[in-house]
Amino acid sequence: MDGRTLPGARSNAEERIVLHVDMDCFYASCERLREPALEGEPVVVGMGYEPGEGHGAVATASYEAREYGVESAQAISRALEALPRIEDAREDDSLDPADAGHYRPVDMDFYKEVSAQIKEILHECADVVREVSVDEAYLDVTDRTSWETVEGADRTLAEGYARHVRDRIAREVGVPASIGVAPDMSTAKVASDYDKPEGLVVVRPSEVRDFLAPIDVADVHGVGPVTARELREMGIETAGDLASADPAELRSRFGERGRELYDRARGADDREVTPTGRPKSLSRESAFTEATADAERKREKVRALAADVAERARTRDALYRTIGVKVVTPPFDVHTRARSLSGPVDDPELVERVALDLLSEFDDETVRKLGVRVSKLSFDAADQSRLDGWGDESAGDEDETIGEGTDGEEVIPTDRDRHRDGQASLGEFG
Ligand code: TTP
Ligand code: MG
Repeated sequence: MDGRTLPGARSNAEERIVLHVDMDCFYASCERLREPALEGEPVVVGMGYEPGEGHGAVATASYEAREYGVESAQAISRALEALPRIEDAREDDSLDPADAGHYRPVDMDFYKEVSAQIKEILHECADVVREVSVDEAYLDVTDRTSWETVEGADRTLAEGYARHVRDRIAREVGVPASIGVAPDMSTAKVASDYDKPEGLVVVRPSEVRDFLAPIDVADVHGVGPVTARELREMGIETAGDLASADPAELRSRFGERGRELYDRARGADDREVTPTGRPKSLSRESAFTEATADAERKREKVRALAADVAERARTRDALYRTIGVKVVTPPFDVHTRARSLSGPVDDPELVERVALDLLSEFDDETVRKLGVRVSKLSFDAADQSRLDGWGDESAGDEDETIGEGTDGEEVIPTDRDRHRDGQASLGEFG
Protein backbone atom coordinates (compact mmCIF):
# COMPACT_ATOMS: atom_id res chain seq x y z
CA MET A 1 0.00 0.00 0.00
CA ASP A 2 1.39 3.39 -0.88
CA GLY A 3 -0.14 4.94 2.22
CA ARG A 4 -2.56 7.10 0.24
CA THR A 5 -4.93 4.60 -1.25
CA LEU A 6 -7.09 3.16 1.44
CA PRO A 7 -8.34 -0.38 1.37
CA GLY A 8 -11.64 -0.43 -0.43
CA ALA A 9 -11.16 3.08 -1.75
CA ARG A 10 -12.88 3.84 -4.99
CA SER A 11 -10.94 4.89 -8.05
CA ASN A 12 -10.60 8.62 -8.59
CA ALA A 13 -13.53 8.80 -11.00
CA GLU A 14 -15.79 7.11 -8.47
CA GLU A 15 -14.70 9.13 -5.45
CA ARG A 16 -17.51 11.12 -3.94
CA ILE A 17 -17.41 14.90 -3.80
CA VAL A 18 -18.63 16.19 -0.45
CA LEU A 19 -18.94 19.87 0.42
CA HIS A 20 -19.10 21.04 4.00
CA VAL A 21 -20.53 24.55 4.15
CA ASP A 22 -20.14 26.49 7.40
CA MET A 23 -21.06 30.14 7.74
CA ASP A 24 -18.46 32.51 9.17
CA CYS A 25 -19.26 33.99 12.61
CA PHE A 26 -22.83 33.36 11.62
CA TYR A 27 -24.90 35.36 14.11
CA ALA A 28 -22.51 38.31 13.78
CA SER A 29 -22.75 38.15 9.98
CA CYS A 30 -26.55 38.20 10.27
CA GLU A 31 -26.35 41.30 12.45
CA ARG A 32 -24.17 42.95 9.80
CA LEU A 33 -26.74 42.12 7.18
CA ARG A 34 -29.33 44.38 8.79
CA GLU A 35 -26.78 46.82 10.18
CA PRO A 36 -24.12 47.31 7.50
CA ALA A 37 -22.25 49.85 9.66
CA LEU A 38 -21.00 46.84 11.68
CA GLU A 39 -18.98 45.63 8.70
CA GLY A 40 -15.28 45.43 9.62
CA GLU A 41 -16.04 46.22 13.29
CA PRO A 42 -15.61 43.94 16.32
CA VAL A 43 -19.11 42.48 16.88
CA VAL A 44 -20.14 40.26 19.77
CA VAL A 45 -23.51 38.50 19.83
CA GLY A 46 -24.60 37.27 23.20
CA MET A 47 -26.65 37.85 26.29
CA GLY A 48 -26.11 39.62 29.56
CA TYR A 49 -23.96 42.58 28.56
CA GLU A 50 -26.47 45.29 29.43
CA PRO A 51 -25.51 47.16 32.59
CA GLY A 52 -26.96 45.33 35.58
CA GLU A 53 -27.48 42.04 33.73
CA GLY A 54 -24.07 40.55 34.36
CA HIS A 55 -24.84 36.94 33.43
CA GLY A 56 -24.73 35.27 30.09
CA ALA A 57 -22.39 34.00 27.44
CA VAL A 58 -21.01 34.91 24.06
CA ALA A 59 -22.84 33.14 21.22
CA THR A 60 -20.34 34.28 18.64
CA ALA A 61 -17.80 36.99 17.92
CA SER A 62 -16.78 38.50 14.61
CA TYR A 63 -13.21 37.78 13.53
CA GLU A 64 -12.24 41.33 14.52
CA ALA A 65 -13.56 40.68 18.05
CA ARG A 66 -11.75 37.33 18.19
CA GLU A 67 -8.47 39.26 17.86
CA TYR A 68 -9.19 40.56 21.35
CA GLY A 69 -9.65 37.04 22.67
CA VAL A 70 -13.46 37.02 22.61
CA GLU A 71 -14.90 33.61 21.69
CA SER A 72 -18.07 31.50 21.67
CA ALA A 73 -19.30 30.19 25.03
CA GLN A 74 -17.13 32.63 26.97
CA ALA A 75 -18.72 34.33 30.00
CA ILE A 76 -19.91 37.75 28.89
CA SER A 77 -18.05 39.34 31.82
CA ARG A 78 -14.76 38.05 30.44
CA ALA A 79 -15.63 39.25 26.96
CA LEU A 80 -16.38 42.72 28.31
CA GLU A 81 -13.01 42.80 30.05
CA ALA A 82 -11.23 41.87 26.84
CA LEU A 83 -13.35 44.12 24.66
CA PRO A 84 -15.47 46.83 26.32
CA ARG A 85 -18.75 48.00 24.83
CA ILE A 86 -18.40 50.93 22.51
CA GLU A 87 -21.08 52.80 24.48
CA ASP A 88 -19.07 52.41 27.68
CA ALA A 89 -15.78 53.35 26.04
CA ARG A 90 -17.24 56.62 24.79
CA GLU A 91 -18.19 57.63 28.31
CA ASP A 92 -15.17 56.35 30.17
CA ASP A 93 -11.93 58.29 29.62
CA SER A 94 -9.83 55.32 30.68
CA LEU A 95 -11.18 53.28 27.75
CA ASP A 96 -10.31 53.73 24.09
CA PRO A 97 -13.33 53.56 21.71
CA ALA A 98 -10.94 52.28 19.03
CA ASP A 99 -10.51 49.17 21.17
CA ALA A 100 -14.17 48.58 21.91
CA GLY A 101 -16.85 46.41 20.38
CA HIS A 102 -20.50 46.35 19.35
CA TYR A 103 -22.62 43.99 21.45
CA ARG A 104 -25.93 42.71 20.12
CA PRO A 105 -28.51 40.34 21.65
CA VAL A 106 -29.29 36.97 20.07
CA ASP A 107 -32.26 37.17 17.66
CA MET A 108 -32.83 33.57 16.70
CA ASP A 109 -35.92 34.30 14.57
CA PHE A 110 -33.87 36.50 12.32
CA TYR A 111 -30.94 34.06 12.05
CA LYS A 112 -33.34 31.25 11.14
CA GLU A 113 -34.79 33.41 8.42
CA VAL A 114 -31.33 34.06 6.96
CA SER A 115 -30.49 30.38 7.38
CA ALA A 116 -33.60 29.39 5.42
CA GLN A 117 -32.47 31.53 2.48
CA ILE A 118 -29.03 29.91 2.56
CA LYS A 119 -30.56 26.43 2.72
CA GLU A 120 -32.72 27.19 -0.29
CA ILE A 121 -29.58 27.90 -2.29
CA LEU A 122 -27.86 24.78 -0.98
CA HIS A 123 -30.80 22.63 -2.02
CA GLU A 124 -30.59 24.12 -5.47
CA CYS A 125 -26.87 23.35 -5.65
CA ALA A 126 -27.11 19.70 -4.60
CA ASP A 127 -29.60 16.87 -4.74
CA VAL A 128 -28.41 15.57 -1.39
CA VAL A 129 -28.18 18.10 1.44
CA ARG A 130 -27.71 17.27 5.08
CA GLU A 131 -28.56 20.26 7.23
CA VAL A 132 -26.63 19.96 10.47
CA SER A 133 -27.43 23.22 12.18
CA VAL A 134 -28.60 26.73 11.51
CA ASP A 135 -25.25 27.57 9.85
CA GLU A 136 -23.85 24.26 8.64
CA ALA A 137 -24.61 21.62 6.01
CA TYR A 138 -23.06 18.81 4.01
CA LEU A 139 -23.74 18.53 0.27
CA ASP A 140 -23.03 15.53 -1.92
CA VAL A 141 -22.30 17.04 -5.33
CA THR A 142 -20.76 13.99 -6.98
CA ASP A 143 -23.37 14.18 -9.74
CA ARG A 144 -22.94 17.91 -10.29
CA THR A 145 -19.19 18.26 -10.78
CA SER A 146 -16.00 16.20 -10.87
CA TRP A 147 -12.51 15.72 -9.47
CA GLU A 148 -11.08 16.35 -12.92
CA THR A 149 -8.52 19.08 -13.27
CA VAL A 150 -9.39 22.17 -15.26
CA GLU A 151 -7.31 22.12 -18.41
CA GLY A 152 -4.22 24.29 -18.16
CA ALA A 153 -4.77 25.01 -14.46
CA ASP A 154 -4.03 23.20 -11.24
CA ARG A 155 -7.64 23.33 -10.10
CA THR A 156 -10.36 20.76 -10.02
CA LEU A 157 -13.83 21.35 -11.44
CA ALA A 158 -15.07 20.67 -7.90
CA GLU A 159 -13.24 23.77 -6.69
CA GLY A 160 -15.02 25.94 -9.25
CA TYR A 161 -18.32 24.43 -8.19
CA ALA A 162 -17.70 25.14 -4.51
CA ARG A 163 -16.70 28.70 -5.38
CA HIS A 164 -19.95 29.06 -7.26
CA VAL A 165 -21.93 27.91 -4.19
CA ARG A 166 -20.03 30.28 -1.89
CA ASP A 167 -20.47 33.22 -4.29
CA ARG A 168 -24.19 32.59 -4.64
CA ILE A 169 -24.63 32.73 -0.86
CA ALA A 170 -22.61 35.95 -0.73
CA ARG A 171 -24.47 37.55 -3.62
CA GLU A 172 -28.02 36.42 -2.91
CA VAL A 173 -28.07 36.39 0.89
CA GLY A 174 -25.12 38.64 1.70
CA VAL A 175 -23.26 36.57 4.30
CA PRO A 176 -19.81 34.92 4.11
CA ALA A 177 -19.32 31.14 4.14
CA SER A 178 -16.36 28.80 4.26
CA ILE A 179 -16.44 25.59 2.26
CA GLY A 180 -14.41 22.42 2.51
CA VAL A 181 -14.34 19.98 -0.41
CA ALA A 182 -13.21 16.39 0.08
CA PRO A 183 -14.16 12.81 -0.81
CA ASP A 184 -15.63 12.19 2.67
CA MET A 185 -17.63 14.06 5.31
CA SER A 186 -15.09 14.34 8.11
CA THR A 187 -12.29 15.60 5.87
CA ALA A 188 -14.68 18.11 4.28
CA LYS A 189 -15.56 19.31 7.78
CA VAL A 190 -11.92 19.79 8.75
CA ALA A 191 -11.30 21.52 5.41
CA SER A 192 -14.11 24.07 5.85
CA ASP A 193 -12.58 25.07 9.18
CA TYR A 194 -9.02 25.22 7.86
CA ASP A 195 -8.96 28.68 6.31
CA LYS A 196 -11.84 30.63 7.85
CA PRO A 197 -13.28 33.15 7.15
CA GLU A 198 -14.33 32.94 3.49
CA GLY A 199 -12.22 29.83 3.12
CA LEU A 200 -12.29 27.44 0.20
CA VAL A 201 -10.13 24.40 0.84
CA VAL A 202 -10.12 21.50 -1.58
CA VAL A 203 -8.67 18.15 -0.55
CA ARG A 204 -8.43 15.81 -3.51
CA PRO A 205 -8.79 12.07 -2.94
CA SER A 206 -5.05 11.53 -3.32
CA GLU A 207 -4.28 14.30 -0.82
CA VAL A 208 -6.48 13.26 2.11
CA ARG A 209 -3.80 11.54 4.20
CA ASP A 210 -1.23 14.30 3.70
CA PHE A 211 -3.79 17.00 4.42
CA LEU A 212 -4.95 15.41 7.65
CA ALA A 213 -1.50 14.36 8.95
CA PRO A 214 -0.42 17.69 10.54
CA ILE A 215 -3.89 18.54 11.90
CA ASP A 216 -4.09 18.79 15.68
CA VAL A 217 -5.92 15.76 17.14
CA ALA A 218 -8.40 18.13 18.78
CA ASP A 219 -9.53 19.15 15.29
CA VAL A 220 -10.23 15.61 14.10
CA HIS A 221 -13.98 15.38 13.62
CA GLY A 222 -15.43 13.65 16.69
CA VAL A 223 -12.56 14.36 19.11
CA GLY A 224 -13.72 16.43 22.07
CA PRO A 225 -11.49 18.18 24.62
CA VAL A 226 -11.45 15.18 26.99
CA THR A 227 -10.48 12.67 24.29
CA ALA A 228 -7.89 15.10 22.97
CA ARG A 229 -6.25 15.27 26.39
CA GLU A 230 -6.20 11.49 26.71
CA LEU A 231 -4.73 11.12 23.24
CA ARG A 232 -2.01 13.62 24.05
CA GLU A 233 -1.18 11.61 27.17
CA MET A 234 -0.63 8.69 24.83
CA GLY A 235 1.78 10.85 22.80
CA ILE A 236 -0.73 11.38 20.01
CA GLU A 237 -0.66 15.04 19.01
CA THR A 238 -1.72 15.07 15.38
CA ALA A 239 -4.11 13.25 13.06
CA GLY A 240 -1.00 11.71 11.52
CA ASP A 241 0.02 10.29 14.90
CA LEU A 242 -3.50 8.98 15.35
CA ALA A 243 -3.51 7.42 11.87
CA SER A 244 -0.33 5.51 12.61
CA ALA A 245 -1.26 4.51 16.18
CA ASP A 246 -2.08 0.93 17.07
CA PRO A 247 -5.82 0.49 16.41
CA ALA A 248 -6.02 -2.28 19.02
CA GLU A 249 -4.66 0.05 21.69
CA LEU A 250 -7.09 2.78 20.65
CA ARG A 251 -9.94 0.35 20.88
CA SER A 252 -8.99 -0.89 24.31
CA ARG A 253 -8.79 2.70 25.51
CA PHE A 254 -11.83 4.22 23.78
CA GLY A 255 -13.92 1.24 22.69
CA GLU A 256 -15.55 1.27 19.24
CA ARG A 257 -15.07 5.02 19.08
CA GLY A 258 -11.30 4.48 19.13
CA ARG A 259 -11.51 2.61 15.88
CA GLU A 260 -13.77 5.27 14.43
CA LEU A 261 -11.37 8.09 15.31
CA TYR A 262 -8.49 6.05 13.89
CA ASP A 263 -10.43 5.71 10.63
CA ARG A 264 -11.34 9.41 10.51
CA ALA A 265 -7.70 10.39 11.02
CA ARG A 266 -6.92 8.29 7.94
CA GLY A 267 -9.71 9.82 5.90
CA ALA A 268 -11.55 6.51 5.92
CA ASP A 269 -15.04 7.84 6.49
CA ASP A 270 -17.61 5.93 4.47
CA ARG A 271 -20.65 7.71 5.85
CA GLU A 272 -23.05 8.67 3.10
CA VAL A 273 -24.44 12.18 3.15
CA THR A 274 -27.98 11.37 4.18
CA PRO A 275 -30.45 14.10 3.31
CA THR A 276 -32.47 15.95 5.89
CA GLY A 277 -35.03 17.33 3.54
CA ARG A 278 -35.87 19.76 0.77
CA PRO A 279 -37.11 23.29 1.11
CA LYS A 280 -40.85 23.14 1.19
CA SER A 281 -41.69 26.73 1.59
CA LEU A 282 -40.45 30.15 0.60
CA SER A 283 -40.98 33.07 2.89
CA ARG A 284 -39.84 36.58 3.50
CA GLU A 285 -40.32 38.76 6.53
CA SER A 286 -39.65 42.35 7.28
CA ALA A 287 -39.84 44.38 10.47
CA PHE A 288 -40.99 47.97 10.87
CA THR A 289 -38.40 50.22 12.46
CA GLU A 290 -41.17 51.18 14.82
CA ALA A 291 -44.34 49.14 15.38
CA THR A 292 -47.26 50.59 13.45
CA ALA A 293 -51.06 50.34 13.33
CA ASP A 294 -51.27 52.20 10.02
CA ALA A 295 -53.30 49.84 7.78
CA GLU A 296 -51.92 51.23 4.53
CA ARG A 297 -48.29 50.86 5.63
CA LYS A 298 -48.99 47.28 6.61
CA ARG A 299 -50.68 46.59 3.29
CA GLU A 300 -47.82 48.20 1.43
CA LYS A 301 -45.28 45.97 3.16
CA VAL A 302 -47.34 42.84 2.54
CA ARG A 303 -47.63 43.76 -1.15
CA ALA A 304 -43.84 44.08 -1.41
CA LEU A 305 -43.24 40.83 0.49
CA ALA A 306 -45.82 38.99 -1.61
CA ALA A 307 -44.23 40.21 -4.84
CA ASP A 308 -40.81 39.18 -3.59
CA VAL A 309 -41.87 35.70 -2.53
CA ALA A 310 -43.84 35.09 -5.73
CA GLU A 311 -40.85 36.25 -7.76
CA ARG A 312 -38.53 33.88 -5.89
CA ALA A 313 -40.94 31.00 -6.40
CA ARG A 314 -41.03 31.79 -10.10
CA THR A 315 -37.23 31.95 -10.43
CA ARG A 316 -37.05 28.57 -8.75
CA ASP A 317 -39.81 27.11 -10.90
CA ALA A 318 -41.79 26.36 -7.77
CA LEU A 319 -45.57 26.05 -7.72
CA TYR A 320 -47.37 26.53 -4.42
CA ARG A 321 -50.61 25.33 -2.93
CA THR A 322 -50.69 27.36 0.26
CA ILE A 323 -50.32 31.09 0.83
CA GLY A 324 -49.81 32.47 4.31
CA VAL A 325 -48.97 35.53 6.33
CA LYS A 326 -47.19 36.03 9.61
CA VAL A 327 -48.01 38.96 11.83
CA VAL A 328 -45.87 39.79 14.85
CA THR A 329 -47.49 42.07 17.39
CA PRO A 330 -45.61 43.60 20.35
CA PRO A 331 -43.90 42.37 22.31
CA PHE A 332 -43.20 39.19 20.32
CA ASP A 333 -46.54 37.56 19.68
CA VAL A 334 -46.51 35.58 16.47
CA HIS A 335 -49.73 34.99 14.55
CA THR A 336 -49.84 33.00 11.34
CA ARG A 337 -52.74 32.56 8.97
CA ALA A 338 -52.74 30.45 5.83
CA ARG A 339 -55.08 29.48 3.06
CA SER A 340 -54.81 26.41 0.89
CA LEU A 341 -55.64 26.46 -2.80
CA SER A 342 -57.31 23.69 -4.74
CA GLY A 343 -54.21 23.06 -6.82
CA PRO A 344 -50.61 24.24 -7.28
CA VAL A 345 -50.20 27.63 -8.91
CA ASP A 346 -47.67 30.21 -10.00
CA ASP A 347 -49.74 33.35 -9.60
CA PRO A 348 -48.16 36.48 -8.08
CA GLU A 349 -51.45 38.40 -8.11
CA LEU A 350 -53.13 35.65 -6.15
CA VAL A 351 -50.33 35.68 -3.58
CA GLU A 352 -50.88 39.39 -3.07
CA ARG A 353 -54.67 39.10 -2.94
CA VAL A 354 -54.74 36.21 -0.46
CA ALA A 355 -51.99 37.72 1.70
CA LEU A 356 -53.85 41.06 1.92
CA ASP A 357 -57.06 39.28 2.71
CA LEU A 358 -55.42 37.29 5.52
CA LEU A 359 -53.84 40.50 6.79
CA SER A 360 -57.19 42.29 7.02
CA GLU A 361 -57.96 40.42 10.23
CA PHE A 362 -55.13 42.47 11.81
CA ASP A 363 -56.18 45.86 10.41
CA ASP A 364 -56.60 47.38 13.88
CA GLU A 365 -53.53 45.76 15.42
CA THR A 366 -50.20 47.39 16.09
CA VAL A 367 -47.64 45.32 14.23
CA ARG A 368 -43.87 45.14 14.46
CA LYS A 369 -43.16 42.59 11.76
CA LEU A 370 -44.89 41.03 8.77
CA GLY A 371 -44.15 37.99 6.65
CA VAL A 372 -45.51 36.25 3.58
CA ARG A 373 -45.00 32.60 2.80
CA VAL A 374 -45.89 30.19 0.04
CA SER A 375 -45.74 26.50 0.91
CA LYS A 376 -46.76 23.03 -0.25
CA LEU A 377 -44.28 23.59 -3.04
CA SER A 378 -43.88 21.47 -6.10
CA PHE A 379 -41.17 22.03 -8.64
CA ASP A 380 -41.08 21.98 -12.37
CA ALA A 381 -38.92 18.89 -12.75
CA ALA A 382 -37.27 19.94 -16.00
CA ASP A 383 -35.65 23.03 -14.53
CA GLN A 384 -35.03 21.96 -10.97
CA SER A 385 -31.36 21.17 -11.26
CA ARG A 386 -30.45 23.83 -13.77
CA LEU A 387 -27.69 25.98 -12.41
CA ASP A 388 -26.27 28.79 -14.45
CA GLY A 389 -23.04 27.63 -15.98
CA TRP A 390 -23.31 24.17 -14.48
CA GLY A 391 -25.40 22.07 -16.80
CA ASP A 392 -26.43 18.66 -15.58
CA GLU A 393 -28.15 16.85 -18.38
CA SER A 394 -28.74 13.71 -16.38
CA ALA A 395 -31.02 15.20 -13.77
CA GLY A 396 -33.84 16.51 -15.92
CA ASP A 397 -36.28 13.65 -15.63
CA GLU A 398 -36.57 13.31 -11.90
CA ASP A 399 -39.89 13.96 -10.30
CA GLU A 400 -39.05 16.59 -7.74
CA THR A 401 -42.52 17.10 -6.35
CA ILE A 402 -42.15 17.60 -2.64
CA GLY A 403 -44.32 18.00 0.38
CA GLU A 404 -46.95 15.75 -1.15
CA GLY A 405 -48.67 12.95 0.66
CA THR A 406 -51.28 12.99 3.33
CA ASP A 407 -50.99 15.11 6.42
CA GLY A 408 -48.81 13.55 9.03
CA GLU A 409 -46.56 11.82 6.58
CA GLU A 410 -44.86 14.71 4.89
CA VAL A 411 -41.70 13.96 2.98
CA ILE A 412 -39.95 16.81 4.70
CA PRO A 413 -38.91 16.17 8.28
CA THR A 414 -38.33 19.86 8.95
CA ASP A 415 -41.92 20.70 8.17
CA ARG A 416 -43.48 22.30 11.18
CA ASP A 417 -46.69 23.83 9.96
CA ARG A 418 -49.10 21.46 8.39
CA HIS A 419 -52.03 23.14 6.72
CA ARG A 420 -55.12 21.15 6.07
CA ASP A 421 -57.14 22.06 3.02
CA GLY A 422 -59.56 24.89 3.60
CA GLN A 423 -58.39 25.50 7.14
CA ALA A 424 -56.54 28.48 8.37
CA SER A 425 -53.80 27.36 10.66
CA LEU A 426 -51.88 28.83 13.50
CA GLY A 427 -48.28 27.89 13.82
CA GLU A 428 -44.73 28.94 13.57
CA PHE A 429 -43.24 30.26 10.40
CA GLY A 430 -40.02 28.30 10.40
P1 TTP B 1 -20.23 28.02 14.70
O1 TTP B 1 -20.31 27.65 13.26
O2 TTP B 1 -19.53 27.08 15.62
O3 TTP B 1 -19.49 29.42 14.87
P2 TTP B 1 -19.60 30.73 13.97
O4 TTP B 1 -20.38 30.52 12.73
O5 TTP B 1 -20.07 31.84 14.83
O6 TTP B 1 -18.07 31.02 13.63
P3 TTP B 1 -17.14 30.23 12.61
O7 TTP B 1 -16.74 31.26 11.61
O8 TTP B 1 -15.98 29.78 13.45
O9 TTP B 1 -17.91 29.11 12.03
O10 TTP B 1 -21.67 28.25 15.28
C1 TTP B 1 -22.71 28.83 14.52
C2 TTP B 1 -23.55 29.73 15.40
O11 TTP B 1 -24.02 29.01 16.52
C3 TTP B 1 -22.78 30.91 15.96
O12 TTP B 1 -22.77 32.02 15.08
C4 TTP B 1 -23.51 31.19 17.23
C5 TTP B 1 -24.06 29.85 17.67
N1 TTP B 1 -23.25 29.31 18.79
C6 TTP B 1 -23.67 29.57 20.09
O13 TTP B 1 -24.71 30.18 20.30
N2 TTP B 1 -22.90 29.11 21.12
C7 TTP B 1 -21.73 28.43 20.93
O14 TTP B 1 -21.05 28.05 21.89
C8 TTP B 1 -21.31 28.18 19.58
C9 TTP B 1 -20.03 27.44 19.30
C10 TTP B 1 -22.10 28.65 18.54
MG1 MG C 1 -20.02 28.80 11.51
